[in-house]
Amino acid sequence: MSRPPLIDQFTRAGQAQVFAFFDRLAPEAQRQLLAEAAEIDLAEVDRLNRTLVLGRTAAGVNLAGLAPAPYEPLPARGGPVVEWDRAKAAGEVALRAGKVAAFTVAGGQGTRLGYDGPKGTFPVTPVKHKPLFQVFAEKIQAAGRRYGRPLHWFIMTSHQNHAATEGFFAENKFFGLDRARVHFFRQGRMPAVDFEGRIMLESPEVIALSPDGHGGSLRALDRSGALDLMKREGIDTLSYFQVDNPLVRCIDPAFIGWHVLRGSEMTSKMVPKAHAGEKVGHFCTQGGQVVVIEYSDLPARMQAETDATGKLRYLAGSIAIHVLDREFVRRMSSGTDGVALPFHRADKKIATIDATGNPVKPAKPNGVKFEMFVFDALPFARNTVVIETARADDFSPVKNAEGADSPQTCRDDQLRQFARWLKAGGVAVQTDPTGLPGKVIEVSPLFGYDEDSFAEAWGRLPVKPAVAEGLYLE
Ligand code: UD2
Repeated sequence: MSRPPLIDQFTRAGQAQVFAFFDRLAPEAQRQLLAEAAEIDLAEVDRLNRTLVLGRTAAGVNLAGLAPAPYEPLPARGGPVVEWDRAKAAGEVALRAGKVAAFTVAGGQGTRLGYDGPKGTFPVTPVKHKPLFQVFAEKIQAAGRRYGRPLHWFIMTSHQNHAATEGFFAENKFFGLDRARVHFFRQGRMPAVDFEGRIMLESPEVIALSPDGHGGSLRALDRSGALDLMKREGIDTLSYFQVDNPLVRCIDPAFIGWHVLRGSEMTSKMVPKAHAGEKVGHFCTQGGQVVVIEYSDLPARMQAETDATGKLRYLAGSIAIHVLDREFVRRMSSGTDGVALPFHRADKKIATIDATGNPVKPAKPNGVKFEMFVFDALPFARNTVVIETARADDFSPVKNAEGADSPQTCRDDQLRQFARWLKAGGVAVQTDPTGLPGKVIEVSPLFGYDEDSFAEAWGRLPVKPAVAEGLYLE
């Protein structure tokens, strides 16, 4: 075959090493390598090398002029009851009009959990051991029924887990959802570079590519045609959440309503941090804009700063739950007018090959990965709102195999929630001082997916079951 022009482009960009073994590869492997190389935007890599890699170490973020961001407190914490009620009503109107879709980012590699498979297939509920995807599917289905408009659900996958994710939904008959309303699309990939900015190879025929971060969701929504589909369907609002958090209220009318009433392009939920060093982002303001500063970027001293009353000054923790306006996503994705998510540099141990093609397993970081974070869109958004949510009702992620944010803590938080709902319904449930019930029980989202829907369903039950071990309400 004649020499593909792509090889010359890489050579001119100083990236000839990508094709160092090309002539020795079988035709199929050559085609694969060329296809991977075609995914790479050489100008973008060059820009990132100049701004983030060459002559630099992983730089700290700019903390100049940082202050805690304001937020709308919950009514229970002194927030304006009337405004919260108006927001809920406005959110319900948007839902009944079919203007809202759910959106899950599920392209992460889930390495910390040590689970082999797409994270959404990980079982989490206490009695039925439903996987994360099923919990969301049932919440979305229940919300669709409640508001008389079945919801569309967009799921962002990665190259690595796309086929397995689609297969899982097909095997499970889409958990009762209309499959025409469930849309999977892959996020983009970025090449890893060494500290001299050279694109790395994983093997002679494979480039070291990895997902471009959850911030890649904005351009992936656009490139996949999801935004156009939304437009055709009359959907203008996306309810964004992460795959690791089964407690999340995927569809929360008050949250959507705050977004709508304020004409916001991006609205986010905060929880008061559990302790100074909790591993969540911090909502701050800088230069008049709302920004999120990740836990790893805010010095411990600032994380622990308190105000006159002894309360943490940087209290507002970001739990990665947002509402996004469709056309705002399109604007962010277009990259016009200097509007674009920045990339972050992460120094990593990257499995690669040496000059002779032999595998190298590095003991310390040997290269850089580039990732975008969705919360970096906040400073570009108009009329941003941050609202408070109760941790117990919205956030208990599964991240680690053990300890904090593990399957155990998440299961216990689900049990506490079910017990609270039952207690609110007047049922005497035995719990320990943390609210954990003595019996392992489960409420299907199809029975009740928040306090209101649970109370209604419970009220309708002609015979109330006893709270016994293994009770499952569906
Ligand atoms: C994220 C936030 C943190 C806090 C926390 C709450 C960042 C950098 N930090 O921490 O501030 O809000 O969540 O749980 O975001 N994902 C993709 N593609 C990717 C990378 C990630 O889809 O390329 C998805 C992943 O599947 C998961 C979510 O994004 O649903 C979070 O990813 P993570 O585990 O990297 O984020 P984490 O826990 O460091």
